[in-house]
Parts: sequence; C-alpha cells; structure tokens
Amino acid sequence: QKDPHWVDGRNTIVHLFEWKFSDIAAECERFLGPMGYAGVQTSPVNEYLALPNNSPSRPWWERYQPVSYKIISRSGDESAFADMVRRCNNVGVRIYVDVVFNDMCATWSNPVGYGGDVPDPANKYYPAVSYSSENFHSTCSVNNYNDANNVRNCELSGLHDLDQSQSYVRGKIVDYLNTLVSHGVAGFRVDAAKHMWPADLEAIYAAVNDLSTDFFPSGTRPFFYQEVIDQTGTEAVKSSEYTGFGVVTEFKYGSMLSNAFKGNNPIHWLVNWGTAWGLLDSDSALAFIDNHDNQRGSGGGGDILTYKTAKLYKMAISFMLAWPYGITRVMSSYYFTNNDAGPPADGSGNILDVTINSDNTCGNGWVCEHRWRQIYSMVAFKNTVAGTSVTNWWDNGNQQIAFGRGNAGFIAFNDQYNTDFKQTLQTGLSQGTYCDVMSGSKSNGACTGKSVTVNGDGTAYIEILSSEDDGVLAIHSGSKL
Ligand code: AAO
Repeated sequence: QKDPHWVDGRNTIVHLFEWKFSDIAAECERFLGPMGYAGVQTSPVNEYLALPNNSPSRPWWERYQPVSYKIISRSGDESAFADMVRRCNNVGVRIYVDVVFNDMCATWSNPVGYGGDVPDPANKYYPAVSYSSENFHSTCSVNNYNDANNVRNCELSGLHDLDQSQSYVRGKIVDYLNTLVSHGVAGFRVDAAKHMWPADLEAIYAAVNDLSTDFFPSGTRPFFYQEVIDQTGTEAVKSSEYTGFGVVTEFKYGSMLSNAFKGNNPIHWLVNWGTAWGLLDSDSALAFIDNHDNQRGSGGGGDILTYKTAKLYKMAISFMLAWPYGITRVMSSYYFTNNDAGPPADGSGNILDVTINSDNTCGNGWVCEHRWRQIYSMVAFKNTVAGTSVTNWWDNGNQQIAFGRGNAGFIAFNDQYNTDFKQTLQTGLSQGTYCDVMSGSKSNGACTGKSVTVNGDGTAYIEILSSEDDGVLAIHSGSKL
C-alpha cells in the first residue's frame, strides 16, 4: 500500500495546512490541476476538541485532539468534504487525509467537540465513537524513546492512548477510514504511527476497503504514509519496522538538506544523495523539507528551512524536486510568529478564505509556498524529467553544483557565500534557447527572466550571481523557446 495513485505525469503532494475544504476544491480547479500537482494532504477532518478558551484561542493543534470520527471540522462538514474530493479527483488531483487514531483527546475541563459531542476524557469515555476506558492503555506518559513499550503503550502529550490490539478498536478505526474511502480519497497520512504497534497497523490497513471505483480502477488499495520520526537512528522504534506495508515520513531528508544548504555541509556532497546518506529506500520514503510540526521547531524540528528563510528554502525545495528520490511533499503554510497560533480566522473563529492576489500569490495571511513561482515551476520540472536519471553532475568541490536529468532538464545551484556561479557546463539538452524557470517563465515565445543557450554539443554557459534573488537556475524541455 505504497502506491499514491497519482494520475500519470504528476508526482508531488502539497500539504494545504488548515485550509477549508471549499478553498481546497477551488485550488484544485484553478491552480493545482493546471500546474501539475498530484495531490493534497488535508489537516485532520474528524471531530476534535474546540479550544476557544485556550491562549491563543483555537490553536492549530486542537485538530490533534479527537472527539469522534464524524467528519466535521473547522475546514467544513461531510458534504463539503465530499464535494472537495470529487472536484479534486475530477481535475487529476488526489486527496490524502491526515488521520489521527493513535489516541483520543486529552483531559480538559468542559470539553466539547467541534460537532457538539461531549466526551468525558477524564474517564476515557467518548460516547460519539463509542470508546470507553477498557479500549485504552493505562495512564502513563511517553517519556522514554529508548523503550518501545513506553512509546507505544503510553500517552503522547497526555492524549489518551487507544489499544489497537483490540479488534473492537481496529473496527472503529477501519469504519472511519472506509467512510473517507467511500468519498474518493486516495490514501492517508497516519499520525503518530510510531506510537502504535506495526502489526496492529498492518491489520488495520489490510481491513480497509479498496478505493472508490468512482475514481480508481477496481481492486485499488489505499495509500498509507506513516508519521514515524526516526531521525537519530538511536531510538527503540525504527522506521524500517513500518516500511513493509506502507511509506514512512523520512525526517532525515529535510534536516540533512537544510543543514547542507545552510552551508554546514557543503552541497557538493549531495552527489550521492539517497540511501548512501542513510535514507530509506526511495519507494518507502515520503520526502519533504518542512512539515507543520518542525516548521514550529517541534516534532523532529530544530534547524529546518522554512518560508521564513526564503532563498535557502527555495533552493532546498528545488533540489528535492530535481533529484530522483522519494514521494515528494511540499508545505503550504500560513504566516505565524506564535507557534501555537491557529490559521487566519475571524473573531468567531471561522477560518478565513484563501484570497488570490493579482500576481497569483495568496492574501489573508496565507503563505501559499506552493504558489511561489520557483516551487510550482519545479513541480513542472519534476513532472517533465520523470523517468530520467541524474547525468552530467558537476561541482566546484564546495557550494556550487549542477546536474542534468537525462535529455529533459538541467539545474544549477549557487549556495556559495558572496561568490558568483559562472561556468560553461555539459548538459544533456538539445541545441536551442531555454527559459530559466526560477527567474521567470516562457511566455509568448520569449523568456520573462533569464535565458540559457544550449550549443550544438550540449554545452551551455550558466550564470547565477550571488546578488540574485534565487540561487538556482533550472531549464527543461518544456521551457525551450
Ligand atoms: C497539546 C499541547 C500539550 C498538551 C496536549 C494534550 O501542546 O501541551 O499536553 O495538547 O492536551 C500536536 C502538537 C502538540 C499538541 C498535540 C495535541 O504538536 O503540542 O499537544 O497536537 O493537541 C512526537 C511524536 C509525533 C508528534 C510529535 C509532535 O512522535 O508523532 O511528537 N507528531 C504528531 C503530529 C502533531 C501532533 C501529534 C502527533 C499528536 O504531527 O502535530 O501534536 O497527535 C523526538 C522523537 C519524536 C517526538 C519528538 C517530540 O524527536 O523522536 O518521536 O515526536 O521528540 O517529542 C531532534 C531529534 C528528534 C526528536 C526531536 C525533538 O530533532 O532528532 O528525534 O529533536 O523535537
């Protein structure tokens, strides 16, 4: 269950963190479909605790406090969800739901779910599912990552820990996933998979129905990518325990690339990026730079590049989308300074619409990294070079590199402080003039940004000045004049 079921010619997922279903549906039609994105990861869609009295009010992480498996959230209700899935599938964009079933909400005073259901977490009683105390592990805290029993049988952040070894519990989870499947989703991000036993997850995945034949061939199995943070390799729980039956989030990927592009480990070493660096096999890895946790410094966080360090971030994302490794996911955020702050919302807590500015960027507090030209252009680059391998690698032994993808694309990176990149390099491209898709695009038979002339022998002069906005230059067969 490692196939994401992308439509041919597409291969990148975007996490539209906290977006409303109506906005996701519109974005599929007006942008993601036309620009060649393959799928969307949603925030959790099931009922969770509404925390209006928290400070700040309505933190984003309330969505990780499940109350029931009803589809009702700040993003919309079940009919809005169904409408989104249908409209996105219709334009070739798959939907993956972030599913939270390791646990149920923690103990809070006067807890009320977003759909109005009232749990009694102090007594581990969730009537809207229904779960009661015998369906949970005993009360203890996850506090020792060197002990797999502690990690999997105790409570993560005080969230009451379900016992998935019980067939009753698995049945409730499978019912929920089947509801999502019936609406046409292609798969799931499994939250906190590390905190569940692999055998229980395997049993759950095996019991979920085939995908809806409204959108997929009969007999298609759902895609599962599992959140397992195995960054140091020294903890008791290993990513490799989960790769037999699903894909795993490869947290080393973003931290090592961030470290490299920040100049702490010269990027010329990326010549053998992949399993040689200790990463999971490409087919088993969900590759990404930042996610909603580590962009806030938690959950495998630290020094991850994010939209806040835009030039280096775009370089790391460009490398990710240029290099053949993993199932790639890009992040789409809202602006934040307080790590707990929820999405842009009005005074009543309603999430604000994602508005679109005349230059195609977003308003109302949404960052929309996926609409940055450099990022969506690299999504197209990746689609164009699919199936080719890395060719014509060049580096200066330091922070400047370049490589081709067969005869379909060529990319160069200047990550060297205060130094220009000026080189004539061998590409695999055919003779002609190509538009650089970082600084501009091909428009009406001309380049709006830089252009590159590829000579008859495939060589080309590549220039990236250190003063430029972007440290990347990328050309491909689709950007040829
Ligand atoms: C909230 C409040 C809490 C309160 C709780 C209950 O903040 O104060 O007690 O409610 O009322 C999110 C938020 C939480 C929030 C929770 C529920 O992040 O703050 O709690 O919703 O509302 C671990 C897990 C991983 C988890 C991550 C955050 O393994 O599964 O923590 N991520 C998911 C979601 C996340 C969500 C939940 C799970 C809960 O993506 O959004 O939480 O459903 C080590 C371990 C990791 C561990 C981290 C953090 O990582 O290896 O497994 O992640 O520590 O504890 C270096 C190391 C790296 C290490 C890292 C530490 O990078 O290399 O291995 O440092 O950051």
